[in-house]
Amino acid sequence: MGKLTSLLLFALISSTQAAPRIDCLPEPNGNQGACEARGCIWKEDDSGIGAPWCYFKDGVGYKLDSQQGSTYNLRKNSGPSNPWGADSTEIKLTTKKIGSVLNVHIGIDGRYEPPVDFPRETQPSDESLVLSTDSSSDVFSFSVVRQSSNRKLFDTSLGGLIFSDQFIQIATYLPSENMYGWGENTHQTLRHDFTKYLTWAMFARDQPPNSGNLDTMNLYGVHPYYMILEPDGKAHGVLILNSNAQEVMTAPGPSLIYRTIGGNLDMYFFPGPTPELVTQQYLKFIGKPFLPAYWALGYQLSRYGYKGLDEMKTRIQAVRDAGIPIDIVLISGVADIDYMQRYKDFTTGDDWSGFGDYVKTMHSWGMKLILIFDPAIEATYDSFKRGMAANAKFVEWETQAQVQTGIQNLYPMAKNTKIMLGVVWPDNHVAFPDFLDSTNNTQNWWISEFVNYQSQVAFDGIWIDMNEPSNFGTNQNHPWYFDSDDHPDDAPLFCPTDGSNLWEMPPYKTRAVWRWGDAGNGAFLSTNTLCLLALQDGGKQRFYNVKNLYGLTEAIHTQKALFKATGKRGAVVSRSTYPSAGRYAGHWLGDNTARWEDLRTSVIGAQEFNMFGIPYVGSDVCGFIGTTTEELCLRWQQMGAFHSFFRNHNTIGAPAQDPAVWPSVAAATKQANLFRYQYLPYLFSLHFVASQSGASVIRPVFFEFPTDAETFNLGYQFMWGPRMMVAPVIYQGHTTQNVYLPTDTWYSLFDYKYGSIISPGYATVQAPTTSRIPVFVRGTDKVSFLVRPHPLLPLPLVRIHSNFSLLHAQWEKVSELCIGMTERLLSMISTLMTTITSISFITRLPLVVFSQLIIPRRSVFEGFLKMKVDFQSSTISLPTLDIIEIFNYPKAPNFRSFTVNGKTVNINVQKSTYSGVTKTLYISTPGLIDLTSADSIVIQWSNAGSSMFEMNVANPGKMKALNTNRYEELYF
Ligand code: MIG
Repeated sequence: MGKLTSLLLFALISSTQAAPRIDCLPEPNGNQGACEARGCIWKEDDSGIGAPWCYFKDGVGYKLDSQQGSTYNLRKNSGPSNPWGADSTEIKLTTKKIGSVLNVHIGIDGRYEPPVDFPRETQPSDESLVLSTDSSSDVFSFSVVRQSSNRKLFDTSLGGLIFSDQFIQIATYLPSENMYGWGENTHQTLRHDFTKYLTWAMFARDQPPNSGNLDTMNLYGVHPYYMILEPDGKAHGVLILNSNAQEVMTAPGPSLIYRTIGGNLDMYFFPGPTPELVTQQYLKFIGKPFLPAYWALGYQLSRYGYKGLDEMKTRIQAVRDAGIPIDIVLISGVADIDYMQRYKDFTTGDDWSGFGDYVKTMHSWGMKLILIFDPAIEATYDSFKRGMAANAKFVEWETQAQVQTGIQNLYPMAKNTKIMLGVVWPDNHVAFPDFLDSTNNTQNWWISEFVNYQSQVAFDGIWIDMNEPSNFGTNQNHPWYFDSDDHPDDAPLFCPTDGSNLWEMPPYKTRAVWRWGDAGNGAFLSTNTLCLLALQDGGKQRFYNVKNLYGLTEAIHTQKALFKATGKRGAVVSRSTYPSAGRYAGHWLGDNTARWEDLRTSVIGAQEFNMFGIPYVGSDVCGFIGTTTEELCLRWQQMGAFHSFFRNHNTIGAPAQDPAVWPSVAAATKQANLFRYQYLPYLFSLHFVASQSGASVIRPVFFEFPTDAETFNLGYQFMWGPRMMVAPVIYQGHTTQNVYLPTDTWYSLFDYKYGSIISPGYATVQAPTTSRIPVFVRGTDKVSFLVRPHPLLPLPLVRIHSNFSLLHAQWEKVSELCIGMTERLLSMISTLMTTITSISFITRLPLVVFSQLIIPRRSVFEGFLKMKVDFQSSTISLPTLDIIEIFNYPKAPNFRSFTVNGKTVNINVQKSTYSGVTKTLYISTPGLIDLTSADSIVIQWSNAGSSMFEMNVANPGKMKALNTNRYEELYF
């Protein structure tokens, strides 16, 4: 490197490492006068990194007053005071260990804390985090230190701690720029960018993502959680359990500045040390994800704007006719609000008569149905009436005087109530159920509405939308729906935004407002939602505090409703989420646009939601808003086939985009879906493991390779668990794909060099639209693909076995669950319960589901693996194992030499192949192995001119294909 270059580099580095500025004027239209009036420094900065021009002087913070054990009493120091309300003079920092998790709580007792019910289950770690404090100066600071490396993971010596009633701030240095998470936002890269100042807003909002350019606005959910990969490859996670409107600023340093406008700072540090362990620790703490029904991993066809049932039938038929694998019975139809009568929940529209019968037909094909429900209930009809009669609660005004009587008086049932009426899709005003109602009345009514409706239209899954909650036209004289043919001009909701009410107009409004301007431009916290002063739970909760929990609490009760209505596990997906929402629901990434940029950001979004504990996630395939193109839709179908939640969805008015529209997209979808279904047992196993241990399902590549720097920002590739790597094609016109394969043994699982080893490093592989997208399977020291925790058992079985008591408990708890299983499965489970001491039955379980297997490593042949086969269930007939596929097999076998348990078998030599080039061996013979024929099965053969090889098929490796006749075993 030349001297000049290194000098330049040094200059660059040192400029980005200058002490970060802590913004003193984040409001729009700041100027020097306003800044200096706040006692802050005004200094323009044109370096292009977005540094605040108005920033705090040094010394902002608290000093240590006294310490009692792990409680530090802090007192406002003599440094600058904050411009957004009186500083609290005394605050308290308390710290405690919850298993391996370190909790640091800063605030004042008795202030609002989010009413969330985390299990706080902990997972041991080899690593220990400790708190260290520095009270030598007027600015008290603390750090969280990883003991093993002595690294400061969080270091507040930067100053900037502010605590006032409606403005709280904490600033910290970070140990690395490799930060991931925070949400819900649209991230253009998986890793955050510390070369500039960026403020990410977090406040649940009905807000479609903008993937076209960097946009830090807040979307539907709130996830105050991040993970950092430290310089030595160790990882930690941090949750700030706060549910108020909030934001985080990432800044050079690297540093971050977190601000919230209520509650306390309740921080949890998860020690890892691997990214996957961090995730497991976090998910155990907030609650492990629910296990979707097997069918919910199928392909979903959806759109908004069906004219009636006939149109939905036509499109479903078109997809069936195009040969999209609907016959595998894993496609769900999804009906949007069109099916309702004038958008009222729990009603069926006139053009949808016969819906109930059609669902029966769908079921007879093996299809499932997911229906949308919005939270808001029109104040006119039976559902509302039943709610009122049941004493269900709705979000309310604080006082009678605040009620907009002009609206209230229109509705006899709401007339003398304080219910805050708003406007959503229905023709008349709506009330918002209070899912925090601690009397259970709301929840019981909500559940019974679903049970009722399910008896008319037998849906299998529930989609909950608009639950930020979204309200149309708040504070607007001329809301958009005044110009809509499909919506009457209902009087909009007006909140007191004159400044008289501090819930509505707090001194600090966060970027959730300022992204859109300020009060002068009609930008308020209540924009698109209800008034912040509203109350819930009989006055115990303020909407200002709990708004971000609306989607979560709706999901909690809706999952119960689904269990009750269907008796099965099914699946719920929710638009708004908050930590722990994954226990109850999945998520789709919202109203994206049919653009390549949106395809790309959804690859990142799905990885983030796995970190957030919501692995049942995916995007609107082919794009929601706008008109998609054949190529984009094709590539999106191919990519979406690797997301757990896999739904083609389209907005009203946009041209049809189901795969049957274009032969090329139909063909690619068929191919992609078949691949998915073939490997669905693996995906399901990953979900199963996630539900038991909190693991991620889809995970960033760095999770598996945390010391390989090439993976740290590799957002467009992702893993299925530990074993599969997916590198989707996400750029227009590309027919090859650049992939990065970390050092390991990788086998191609797609068209290009199928079955061969692909050398690690960067590679360009063929990926025309007619091929599957690049996907690789990782070989390891373990014998096979699914065998992980125990080399003798396929992964799902090991988990079922080792966690059986947990699984049992879960089934007990959701007793409805069993009702929906096939008879066959029920009997299997009862057998499992009574013969739990016998591992043999368990080892047989997957064989019921699969009929082929792949063994990617040769090593399996080099030892004698003995396993007892002891099949006990009389009610299950096992299919024969017909195909064995082996990767990296060194030599051509002698197909005439095969024996099973010493008996010669005739291998079908027409169907069986060996390639010396790709080193793949494919043995295919109908009825090759009857798994019930013996306690122990050994298959042997010799290679052309060589000694015998031996393997035991009762110890299968990766099972490859789903036997289509047998899907039902896991299909509940
Ligand atoms: O204001 O139900 O995100 O998936 O199709 C739009 C109609 C309301 C937003 C959802 C979208 C759904 C649409 N909904």
